[in-house]
Amino acid sequence: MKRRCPASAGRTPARTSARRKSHRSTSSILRVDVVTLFPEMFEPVLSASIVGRARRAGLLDLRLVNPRDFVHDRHRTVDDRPFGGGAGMILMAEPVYQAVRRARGRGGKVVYLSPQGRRLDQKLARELSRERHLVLVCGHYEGVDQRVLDRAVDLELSIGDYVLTGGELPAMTVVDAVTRLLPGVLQKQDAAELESFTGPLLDFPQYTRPRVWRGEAVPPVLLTGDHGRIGAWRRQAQLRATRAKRPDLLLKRRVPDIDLLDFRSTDAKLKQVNARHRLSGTIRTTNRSVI
Ligand code: 9WO
Repeated sequence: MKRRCPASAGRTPARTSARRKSHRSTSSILRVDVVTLFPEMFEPVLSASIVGRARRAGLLDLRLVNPRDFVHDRHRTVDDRPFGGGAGMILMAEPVYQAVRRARGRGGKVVYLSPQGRRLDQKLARELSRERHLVLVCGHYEGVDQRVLDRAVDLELSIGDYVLTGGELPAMTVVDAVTRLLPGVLQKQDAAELESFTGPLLDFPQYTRPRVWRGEAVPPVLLTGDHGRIGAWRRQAQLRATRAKRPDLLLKRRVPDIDLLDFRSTDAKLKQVNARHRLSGTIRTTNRSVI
């Protein structure tokens, strides 16, 4: 917790030097403790798919800590009414504090999920994936006693500007986003690194069999086996989709001029292909994906 030992908050000494920027070596694992009154929400979600596989492979060590297990009165009370009045209930400081202390051990980075926090993006996900130990604290009801947040939280984190019933779904989101970036989790390491390679661009459209689905053919270039042309087409598709749907991303980071090719030539080609196929009466090359 930050007040106690600010110098080591969230980072172990071994990782403060040369290896800080690079990823941990392939065999090291990420430990995540989730502090939540609703641990049962997590297992079904975080046992499935890639995160489930990462856990079974020992790359992600996920644990659930319930503040209720740290109170011992008859009703195991964890919440109380807000001082000053107002609707609903507030999570009490001490049960949360005890749970975080247990979860954190000697060095986890303590993250509180809240709409007031720093917005999660891919850059922050990558930073978090370089930690050894994250403690994700989920509030519930109308909030958590501010004093325990002030004392114990290193980072307040939001997944978006909306209010939920608790921090559990955001915590799962963080676990998902971070886990896929751990070395060895995705079969192709490229997949996780792709976005840093392509810059802040939207995905190119993807297709699989059949070649023609309900009268819509896949873009013919993808069947040529010409990886130069395919790469160029995908880059164009990314730029076009980004320009159409998220122009703010193009302003965010410099895109090499050569990539901002004349879109009209590609548009014209696509129209030609479509016209040809329409005349032949069967196949239409889909163009919705490139806008
Ligand atoms: C509910 C409420 C009801 C009446 C009056 C005031 C109130 N405040 C809240 C409220 O903010 N509840 C939060 C629910 C308490 C902390 C956990 N909760 C939460 C986390 N909702 N949404 C998030 C969240 C976390 C990260 N990114 C996006 C949303």
